[in-house]
Amino acid sequence: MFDKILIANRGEIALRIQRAAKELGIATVAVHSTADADAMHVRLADESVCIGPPVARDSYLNIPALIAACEITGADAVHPGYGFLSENAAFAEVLEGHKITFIGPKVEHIRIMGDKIEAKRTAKRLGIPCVPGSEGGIETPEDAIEIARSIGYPVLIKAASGGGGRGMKVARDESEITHAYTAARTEAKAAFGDDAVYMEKYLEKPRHIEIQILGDGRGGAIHLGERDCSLQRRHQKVWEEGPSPALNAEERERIGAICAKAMQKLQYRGAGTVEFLYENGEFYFIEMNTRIQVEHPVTEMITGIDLVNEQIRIAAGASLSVTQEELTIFGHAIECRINAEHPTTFRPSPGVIKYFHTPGGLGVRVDSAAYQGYRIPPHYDSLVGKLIVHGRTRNECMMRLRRALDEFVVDGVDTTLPLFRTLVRNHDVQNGEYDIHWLEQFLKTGGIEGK
Ligand code: MV4
Repeated sequence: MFDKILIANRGEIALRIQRAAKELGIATVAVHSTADADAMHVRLADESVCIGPPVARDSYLNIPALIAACEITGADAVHPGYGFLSENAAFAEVLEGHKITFIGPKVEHIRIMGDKIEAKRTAKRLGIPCVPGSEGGIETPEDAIEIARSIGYPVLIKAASGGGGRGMKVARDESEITHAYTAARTEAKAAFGDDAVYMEKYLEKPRHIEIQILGDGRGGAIHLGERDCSLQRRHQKVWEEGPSPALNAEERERIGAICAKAMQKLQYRGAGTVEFLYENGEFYFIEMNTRIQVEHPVTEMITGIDLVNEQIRIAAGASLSVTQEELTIFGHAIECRINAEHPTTFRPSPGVIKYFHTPGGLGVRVDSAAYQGYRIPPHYDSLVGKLIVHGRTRNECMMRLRRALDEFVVDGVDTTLPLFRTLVRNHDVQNGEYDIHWLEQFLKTGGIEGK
């Protein structure tokens, strides 16, 4: 087992990793930029190293500085968290070259899944159902026209290095295909430095369902159920829940078993999330994330499995702590991502938190690095904290979430708490009747009051 883990991240996920490490008796090293000197993850770590100025490029993304911090502190493993370098194959490779364990998947799997064309090719080979589309990339507008004819309109052109919706263009008929193709390549080149694009049948009103998996790297792998992440705004997840209100037990078991078997064949190591669009009872693979995700607590609350603990133990060579037969899904959990943003304009609202009271009670969890007096810096994402609530049923969970949201107080900065207080009272949300476009349509109708 490791003696000391360096956490190459900040905020609530850095605290989350510290908690798992400390429960395993492992010392922790926090890294921070000059803007995060007073951050909670620095205060609670056993050691801390300042790795650069506020801008992430020169601090949290600064690989030489992170390697140096490992050398200085003698850390024998690094946990990357999510975002930043968490899916950077080169970083994982450099760590291996320095005999420092990267707590995550094998470099080859990070690389494969980072290229959406390769990811789809691999998924198909492993028996995972995919969206109908091009076999590989599209090189010319003429190819795009021909492939669109075979798929049938509407089609979606996507960036191979993309993710989060950037470099995606819809074409509803042949008159739109050339412009969509050219615009997608231009946007992909500008955003990712790679203009490779591919094409898929465009699904009009799907849900976004993701399957959590764990693999030991030697052919053992299990699934831990699904999370429904359809309530999103501009590709930012807002509300995630598990189990999905849209799936029945047969569908859950079917898609979970397909993912577990695929990860066994791949000999996948660590935590991963297989992302699907779900429409008319069918699952369509779109991409795989090779990191722990923001919304992992939803799965932890319904399975009782500490996913970060599993990541650390697997990286140290241990087996999974639970078998598929032992794993049970109990009850329902919902996560709300509370951001320091205006509740209707979503303009970021950095500044000092003057008063901070978090809700408690049975089945209520708050993952946050904020505290009374904390100054939320403007340089990073605006997440103040994640409120995760569990109940024996979805109704009990919703009632408890409604109470917890009313109890939560963050004074001094704007937050999106009013958004969630409205959503938890909305009939469509209460009935679980929403798809990936529902939230943006709801916001356009001005559904949110400011309270
Ligand atoms: C799609 C799609 C419809 N049809 N692919 C958005 C970012 C990336 N994760 C994939 N995305 C989508 N891919 C096909 N063939 C719709 C989206 C999409 C979306 C997906 C999940 C959650 C929210 C979304 C918001 C807009 C579009």
